Amino acid sequence: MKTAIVTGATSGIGQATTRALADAGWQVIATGRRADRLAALADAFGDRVHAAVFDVRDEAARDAALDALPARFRDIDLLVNNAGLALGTAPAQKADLDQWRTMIDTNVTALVSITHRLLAGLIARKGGIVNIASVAGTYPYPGGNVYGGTKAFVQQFTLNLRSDLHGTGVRVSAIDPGMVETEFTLVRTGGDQGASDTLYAGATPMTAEDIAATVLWIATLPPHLNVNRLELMPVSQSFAGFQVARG
Ligand code: NDP
Ligand code: 8X3
Repeated sequence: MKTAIVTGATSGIGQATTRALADAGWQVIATGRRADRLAALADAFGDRVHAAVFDVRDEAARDAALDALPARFRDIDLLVNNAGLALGTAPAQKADLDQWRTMIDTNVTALVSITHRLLAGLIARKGGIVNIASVAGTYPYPGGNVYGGTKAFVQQFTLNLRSDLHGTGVRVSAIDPGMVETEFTLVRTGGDQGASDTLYAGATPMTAEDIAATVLWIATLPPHLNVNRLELMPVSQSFAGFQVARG
């Protein structure tokens, strides 16, 4: 039985990915800060899901949780770097620096750190890494500033990892989703359920399950295939033009 670790498994894409992998017969280490949600996931899947509660930015807590893994969860074959967030939609000149720091610490520094921590084992088992980036890493939009910057980092880090891991048999992929209805907008707006509902209303956004199925597909491809980057959007979402300031 293969073992995956999914960061940010308490909600949205990470929770759906944990379910999809466990349903497909994987063992999953489900991580996040909300212990009650992880406990519910572990209860639902019995022995197959192990709850590891930690803030992904807290390296000491993360290492304590990894060191305390039951023996049968220690040989990790797949790392799904999903934990992440956007905070705020203000233009850079009005943005909160602490929110910028939180996004960088979570989406970039913590992702890099857990990857570094698990890399030797992933190489030993010819495992895989799936990083959840975003269309925001490719296409700029007003208020995307640091969030988009962190996701551009994830995209390029993924490709550079591929390059460094050449010949090891380790697979590395980035998924760039567009609009997925999760708690993402609730978090971004500081808990504004109305703003979240308005954004998704009538749009038929992607679901967390859509992205989870993509992670599972990538993770179960024949071992000679590597998806480098994959961009997904709902049919209802596409691109708008450049803006021009006049006068
Ligand atoms: P959710 O808010 O539903 O889920 C985010 C997850 O990340 C939660 O499980 C949360 O767990 C975890 N997380 C956030 N901060 C931390 C932290 N410091 N320590 C540990 N876990 C943390 O959003 P999504 O499912 O949408 O987001 C998942 C990923 O997908 C993110 O990287 C996001 O940027 C990306 N994405 C989302 C898109 C969307 O439209 N929804 C589109 C493109 C990319 P907890 O709070 O319990 O710690
Ligand atoms: C989330 C997608 O367009 O809200 O990464 O930034 S977007």
